Amino acid sequence: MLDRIAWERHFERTPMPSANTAPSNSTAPSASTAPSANIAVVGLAVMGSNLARNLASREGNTVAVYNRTTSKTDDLIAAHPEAGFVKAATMQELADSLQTPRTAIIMVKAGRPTDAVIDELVSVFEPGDIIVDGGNALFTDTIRREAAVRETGIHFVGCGISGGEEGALNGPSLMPGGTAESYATLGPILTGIAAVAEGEPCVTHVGTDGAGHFVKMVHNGIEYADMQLIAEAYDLIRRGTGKSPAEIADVFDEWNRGELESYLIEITAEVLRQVDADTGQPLVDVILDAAGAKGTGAWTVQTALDLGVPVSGIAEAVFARSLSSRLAQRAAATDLPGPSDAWQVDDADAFIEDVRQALFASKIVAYSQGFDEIVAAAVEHGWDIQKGEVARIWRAGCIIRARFLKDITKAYAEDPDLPALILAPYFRAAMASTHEAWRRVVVAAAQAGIPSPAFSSSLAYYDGLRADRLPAALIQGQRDFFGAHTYRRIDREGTFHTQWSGDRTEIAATDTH
Ligand code: NBP
Repeated sequence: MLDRIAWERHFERTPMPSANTAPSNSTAPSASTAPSANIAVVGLAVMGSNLARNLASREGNTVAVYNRTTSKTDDLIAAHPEAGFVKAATMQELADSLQTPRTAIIMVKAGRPTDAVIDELVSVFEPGDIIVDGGNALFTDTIRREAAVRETGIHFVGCGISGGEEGALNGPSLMPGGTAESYATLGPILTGIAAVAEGEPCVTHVGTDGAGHFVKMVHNGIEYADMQLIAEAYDLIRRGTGKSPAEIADVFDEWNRGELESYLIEITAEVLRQVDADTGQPLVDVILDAAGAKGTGAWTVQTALDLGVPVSGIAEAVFARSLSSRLAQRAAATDLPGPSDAWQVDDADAFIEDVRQALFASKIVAYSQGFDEIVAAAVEHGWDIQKGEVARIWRAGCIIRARFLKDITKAYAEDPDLPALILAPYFRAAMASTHEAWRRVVVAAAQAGIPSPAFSSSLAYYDGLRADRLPAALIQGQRDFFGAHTYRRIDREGTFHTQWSGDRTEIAATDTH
């Protein structure tokens, strides 16, 4: 929780303003020297340090730096004299060092540490100043924080940042939320440090309050699905063709020259080619097969459940990591019956091409589901999110950067109200050319006893989406039978109930359950 006492102190110092209050120029608290910095970074671990260096490298920026443990601030300044950092040993010094409106980007651990830092900044900042949270906050926390900070007249911007430490240093994909007014100040600074794709900076004002962190969360959900799909493709090729990891790296290199071109395919080849120095084995064979997770994939799925949006590919990817990590249970289950391990495809090249197509089709499903979640949340929270812009800012700097994001931007430019991304002409055509191979791969995997949860659930989603009729009609009948939950009919308006425990005649009904 934000610290109410600190806030009350703040209110004592400052009149109650609105978020539209003009920035104050002359009441900066006890500046010992003239404010020289135009931007500050609070939190100097790997992400904050690199972002501060990126900011400092852009003309026009003077960057003030602050870290709770001051020795880390000193270390950063000593290691990078070229950056011209302004040292702040306290939050007050930080505020004093900044020109108004002050802008500070928080890069600390999400959750309570972020709340603590916001409280401190609120106590030294003034109306019109801007606090940016660049951490991986849950978007509902950002909505709460934005509403609370707005009460003080200070702007609060939740900004999704993707690209890891390398992106933070050389150009991340940036997904800021917050008010349009705060973006007028912040936008040019973010534009200067963002990754660039074909001349365009990978940043846009995503929407108000938590929209930026929401979109970053879905980005990570898609990332989970993409990684799981690639892992399934690798596993099927290895077990179906007997190729070595290094040989499969060559396959991924080849794929990276076509429609699958992406950062994740590129790094997959590098990981597969890596040899363990100790054992001489492929590194992938000595890494424990238990995948970790930091929670943003789970948030994407939990939020989708709340919104009623099927993100089955992303969910399977999250669950696949959970299953992989249940080591004791897996060890106890290895003798469960299944097909023999002696599976080998007849035509390795043909199978690899089928897997490539299955990967492309499943990947389209993952993105389509992710954009469905964005659309649903935009309606729920009143965000005006431009889907094509979201795809555009993911084209460089971030982990899911990929060639086909350009096709997504194009699809939404042609029809901003697409009922689903997969229904755009380009993606329909992709499905037409890939779905038969996709089915062959899912069948082969099931028959060989090789888990392919993301491939197979994406295919099931696809077939569910395109079905004329679903067995949901039977489920409605069952629900009406045991709970009088009622159903609608295909041939007339209204809500109906069959009197199952009586004479089984149908009556018009109102669902009260
Ligand atoms: P960490 O998430 O490891 O956080 C370490 C920083 O938080 C240090 O500066 C630490 O200060 C500070 N901190 C903590 Br912990 N508690 C604090 C408190 N109560 N008050 C003030 N400062 C506090 O750093 P990171 O890996 O650089 O990530 C920063 C943010 O960026 C996180 O929210 C992360 O989720 C997000 N992010 C990370 C990546 C990535 O690839 N790593 C990518 C995108 C976003 P100290 O030095 O005094 O302990």
